[in-house]
Amino acid sequence: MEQNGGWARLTLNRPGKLNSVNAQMRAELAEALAAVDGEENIRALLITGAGRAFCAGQDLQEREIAPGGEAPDLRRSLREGYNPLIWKIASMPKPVVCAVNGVAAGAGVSLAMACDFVFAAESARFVMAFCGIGLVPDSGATWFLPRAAGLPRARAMMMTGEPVDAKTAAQWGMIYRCVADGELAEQSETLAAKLARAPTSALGRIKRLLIEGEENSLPRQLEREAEEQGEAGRGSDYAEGVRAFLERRPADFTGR
Ligand code: LHQ
Repeated sequence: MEQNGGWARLTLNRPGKLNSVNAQMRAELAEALAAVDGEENIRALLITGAGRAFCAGQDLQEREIAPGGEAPDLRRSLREGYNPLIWKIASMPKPVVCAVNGVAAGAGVSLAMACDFVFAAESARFVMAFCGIGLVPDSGATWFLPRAAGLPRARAMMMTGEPVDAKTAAQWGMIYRCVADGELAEQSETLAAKLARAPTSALGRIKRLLIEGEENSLPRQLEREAEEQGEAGRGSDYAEGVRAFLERRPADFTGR
């Protein structure tokens, strides 16, 4: 992980294995996400991959089962390994940008979709590879993907495992933007830097409201908006935002 001013870049870094996730990477990811969450001076996170892939999902070498061998406890692996990582990103009270630099497969797609802004390089593709090895999509994929792309497209991706290119993913609403390969780093970093100057606390509240809104009735959501707005209105960024508007100058938000 590297820190750049108010934002941090987290690079999945096992390029020889297409950044597939093994136990060590899971532990390092958990540690890095906790550090970002706990550091007030980091106000945005950018996640990307090293080399030609973003992330090929679970490291399947770690999962090989010898004939007649004992089946692994995948429920436990998800509950203790992947699920906390996905929830940490989705619930982190600061914005998370993802730069999908190449192929994303299996839990690699889920990881990207848990982020708030997904950029993908034109040459990247998204593969719901789970059914190819006899598994169901996990790590939030069955929650994020139908909501983003719609049920028919999510179902087709999940039940065929056919790759979807970045341009199509953007057209389907799965991701925020498909950009030229040579522009991925600059565009995602520019957004991360911009978000690092944003009213962080308000952005965290927006994330929370959007997740809760997936479950709430309209009356309940109206009430939750009132509660969060009540808190946001007590923040120093609100006072600064209004002052800056009236003084016709850019706001200088501190994130509080
Ligand atoms: C890999 C992998 C990989 C190890 C490429 N592992 N080496 C969660 C919780 C609990 C349990 C189970 O699962 C999960 C969630 C999941 O993520 S399940 C889904 C796991 N992922 C997959 O099934 C994807 C497997 N990979 C692929 O389908 C392809 O490699 C993709 C489409 C990602 C890329 O295809 P290509 O561009 O043609 O590359 P390649 O297949 O030639 O791979 C390059 C190298 O990377 C190769 O190694 P080698 O030593 O021969 O160069 C692959 O073995 C290795 N690799 N994915 N997941």
